[in-house]
Amino acid sequence: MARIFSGIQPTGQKHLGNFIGAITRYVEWQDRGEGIYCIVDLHATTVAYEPKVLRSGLYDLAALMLAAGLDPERAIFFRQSDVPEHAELQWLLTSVTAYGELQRMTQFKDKSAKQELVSAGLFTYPVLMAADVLAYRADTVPVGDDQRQHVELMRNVAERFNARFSEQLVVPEGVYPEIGARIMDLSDPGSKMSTTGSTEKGTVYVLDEPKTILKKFKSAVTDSDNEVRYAPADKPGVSNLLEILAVARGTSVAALEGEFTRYGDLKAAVGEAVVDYLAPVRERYADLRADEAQLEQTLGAGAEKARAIASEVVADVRDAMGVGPVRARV
Ligand code: AQP
Repeated sequence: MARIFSGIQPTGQKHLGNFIGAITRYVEWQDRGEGIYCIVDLHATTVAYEPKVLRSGLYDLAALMLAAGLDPERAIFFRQSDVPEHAELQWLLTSVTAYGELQRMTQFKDKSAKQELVSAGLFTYPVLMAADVLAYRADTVPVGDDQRQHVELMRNVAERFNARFSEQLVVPEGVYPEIGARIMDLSDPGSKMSTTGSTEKGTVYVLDEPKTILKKFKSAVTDSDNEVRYAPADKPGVSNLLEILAVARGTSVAALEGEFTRYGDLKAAVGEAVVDYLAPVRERYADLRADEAQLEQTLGAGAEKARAIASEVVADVRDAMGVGPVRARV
């Protein structure tokens, strides 16, 4: 049975890219194997942030994921900082991570350019991400397209560890959505929809009011001809709208291409489909978000299950590295 791991940061309001590229897939995949899903609050401390906002953002995201259908009875769902083995394993793995590899990370280059203080944490962030996955010997990592380089790094780290010490770690595979792997900014379809880098007008938040969603799609950038055709390089705006519509309606892009002759009709149809697609989450969210004690209980129970796995793996890693006393085996 596959062991699936993925993490998501409790920062900002979650947008359609996070929802399609990550959250909905966690829900879909929870019956395909042993799912382990984590809100990675330690990652969020690597750039400037407010502690109170981080904590409330964590509850916002936990409620959103549960509202989207993540079931803590069928998957392990927890907060990263509740399992200290992630941070310990990160340190241990830094010894098999090359400085040059981290320097080549494009996300580090992009994010560090926006920071007044470029923290060492931001630089070593991909090692923490590697530790998140490797601590569970997960073989499958569902993520969006922007994470390919990080997944490649965690594979290198695992292979290098296994070759240098002993075969303790599973080399994971990244799995990317066939459609919607990179949802683009509606106003600037050359850039990815993102928490920190995209335009407000072109970013659709999961909890946006229906009328705001319709407005954002209505003003989406297309191009000067009038042909509704899927061609991401030539027609990024139209192709992005077709991908979003295909996901929201649960169909293929090819099935949609012949349906529209005018951009205005396509934009209206995507807006309406996205409103319907997100409606069940909006309906369930408020009640779940209102009960922080219940959210804490859910995450705490998940952390116990997660820690039972991660503590064994990290003990094996320490032992293989000669750190601490020889591991007693029962
Ligand atoms: N535009 C996107 N299309 C598809 N998938 C996306 N993801 C992010 N943007 C898109 C996927 O969402 C998951 C979790 O993301 P995260 O919030 O933990 O961090 P991120 O990837 O850094 O997301 P953002 O929103 O783009 O934040 P910033 O602006 O801080 O970089 C991941 O699986 C990601 O692939």
